[in-house]
Amino acid sequence: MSNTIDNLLHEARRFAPSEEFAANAVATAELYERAAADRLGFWADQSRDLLHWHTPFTRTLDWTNPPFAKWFDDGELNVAYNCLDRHVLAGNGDRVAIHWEGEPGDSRSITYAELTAEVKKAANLLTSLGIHAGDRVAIYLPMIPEAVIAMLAVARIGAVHSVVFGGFSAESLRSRIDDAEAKLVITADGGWRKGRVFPLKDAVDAALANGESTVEHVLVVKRGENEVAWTEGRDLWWQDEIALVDADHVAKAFPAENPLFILYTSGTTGKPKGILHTSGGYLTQAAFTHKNVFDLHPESDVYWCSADVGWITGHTYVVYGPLANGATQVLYEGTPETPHPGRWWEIIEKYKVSIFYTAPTAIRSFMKIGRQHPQKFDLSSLRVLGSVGEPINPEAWMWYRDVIGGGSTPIVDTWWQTETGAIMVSALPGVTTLKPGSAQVPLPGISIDILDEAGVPVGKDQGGLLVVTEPWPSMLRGIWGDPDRFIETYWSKFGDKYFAGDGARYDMDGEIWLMGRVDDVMNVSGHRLSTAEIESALVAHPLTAEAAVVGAADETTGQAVVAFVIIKQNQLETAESIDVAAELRKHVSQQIGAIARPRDIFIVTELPKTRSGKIMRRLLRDVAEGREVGDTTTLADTAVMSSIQAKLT
Ligand code: 6R9
Repeated sequence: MSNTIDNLLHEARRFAPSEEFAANAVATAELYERAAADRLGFWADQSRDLLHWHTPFTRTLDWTNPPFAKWFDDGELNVAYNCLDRHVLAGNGDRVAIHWEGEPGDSRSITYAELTAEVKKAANLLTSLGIHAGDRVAIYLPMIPEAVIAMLAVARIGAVHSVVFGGFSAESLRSRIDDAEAKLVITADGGWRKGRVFPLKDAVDAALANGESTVEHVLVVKRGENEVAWTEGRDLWWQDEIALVDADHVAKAFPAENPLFILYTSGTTGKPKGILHTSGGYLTQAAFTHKNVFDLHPESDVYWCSADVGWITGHTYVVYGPLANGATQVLYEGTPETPHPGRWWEIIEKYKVSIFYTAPTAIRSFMKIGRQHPQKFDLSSLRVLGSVGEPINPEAWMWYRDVIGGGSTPIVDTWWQTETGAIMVSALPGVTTLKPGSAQVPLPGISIDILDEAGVPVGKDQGGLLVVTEPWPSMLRGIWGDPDRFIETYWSKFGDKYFAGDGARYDMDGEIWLMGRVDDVMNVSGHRLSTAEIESALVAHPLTAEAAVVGAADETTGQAVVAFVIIKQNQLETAESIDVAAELRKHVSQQIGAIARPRDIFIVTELPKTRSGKIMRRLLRDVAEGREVGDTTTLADTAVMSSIQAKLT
């Protein structure tokens, strides 16, 4: 493997922080020293500094029953109070918490005082519907302020939310409702997406249609104004009910380890895992990372994370991190290209967004349609850019910095997972010298290593499996209802070390490069190749907009590299006139080595992606191996696979 990833690991570009940026930066190099000297003391300090504890904790970590961690467990706090009331009490009630932008162009700015008032009413409403601490509430909403209000109201009364992404089907919703035994579903009539209203209430009705369920009520926010069916006694309009309840609500303190939410994520088997997060540790790391990784100055910054609240990124970096830190943020309902391909950049100009956090897949699709769209807007307010969700190839990193960041903004590539709850590996702007394509270094207080299959740490310029070697505050506390699966999935491979499922590599400087999920690692003629690395090489070619690579079974080589490539719009003519597959094969050969040269290159117009933008390589592998395509229900657009297959035959 070591020869074949030279392409990535010999990335020579470096970007040191500017003096001006470093002088005003929130994070300093001293954080690393403090954390190295006393890791638990460091986290205890962060927690006391960043949060309000109703009852201060005296114990930082209880790790007597691994892998079941307890953080700050004799302390008590209220998560919603930390995100709301205390900012108002500190005199910041007039600060905007949310600049909400609806897809059709309607908008609403909500101050911390207003958001606090809304959440208090919603908390009273939940209580009036019989929701108590510990009860589960399913939330199935579009990206509207009520999504944030509902999550915080659930947290405020000590109940547990399970947010189900609005793009999931009725069937997925039902299995999540059943698994968590939710008593209440909060949904909307519909939400706006791609210029149309997509119905949500219909899906809830379909989900609850068959057989007894634990759901007692369905609260429906009016948003899409679309027709909905109504089950008397069960269904209630949010707006009507909110108008009836008391405006006052005193936040009660709950133990630090009180469950805060369950979030389902896919594993290697078919059944989604309900990842469980609790309160004090989660909020500590959410607030710490949001403040330090994004260099947040809450009095002056406008922050925007483009993730949906249905994903962990939306939980930690739309709801809990920014609000715990008293940030002003943008919340956008719709898609990036509606009604025009510059919509995101228009929003950045409108609200003078200074910190922007998105996914590589979005960046690459913007690269595909060209820089003329962002260039129509004034993006000069941006000063920090973030990336999350998959490895960002150096090509996309440079485009992001040059075209969106005006050639000067730091980019933080943040590695973490639903399970880790918050960012684990990332540069710190103002401190770290940036390296395009690398997630770089563990955050202060986070212990990461890369091990070989036998569990032995690898050295510089070597690859292996990423592990977390010490418990961390926002770690998952388990899989809902399935402690055995929790142990089996994450803690059986390397004992007391958390196995993340990602391949990684140290470069010559000892910095970390993520190489994709280990299930995406190919073995070609006994050589290990990473899908990410070949994709990166393909995307570096001037013809290529996007690429996905899979390892397909091959009689002679074990696995063979099969690539699916999208050609840039402005290169289509050139592509017509040459043998694209031969050209790209030669290019990969040059960039990485003959071993990485794809056996097959298929030119396609779209790639199969989940709603959160992850390429579903499993489906492409089915195509590459001539099998019937497997389960496509989690695709953002289920028609993509038929269009790809039509292209190939
Ligand atoms: C936050 C989130 C987790 C998986 C993770 C890894 C991949 C996330 C990454 C990254 C390389 C990054 N991943 N961030 N890979 N560089 N900066 O995405 O959570 O949806 O649970 O996915 O995403 O493979 O294991 P989740």
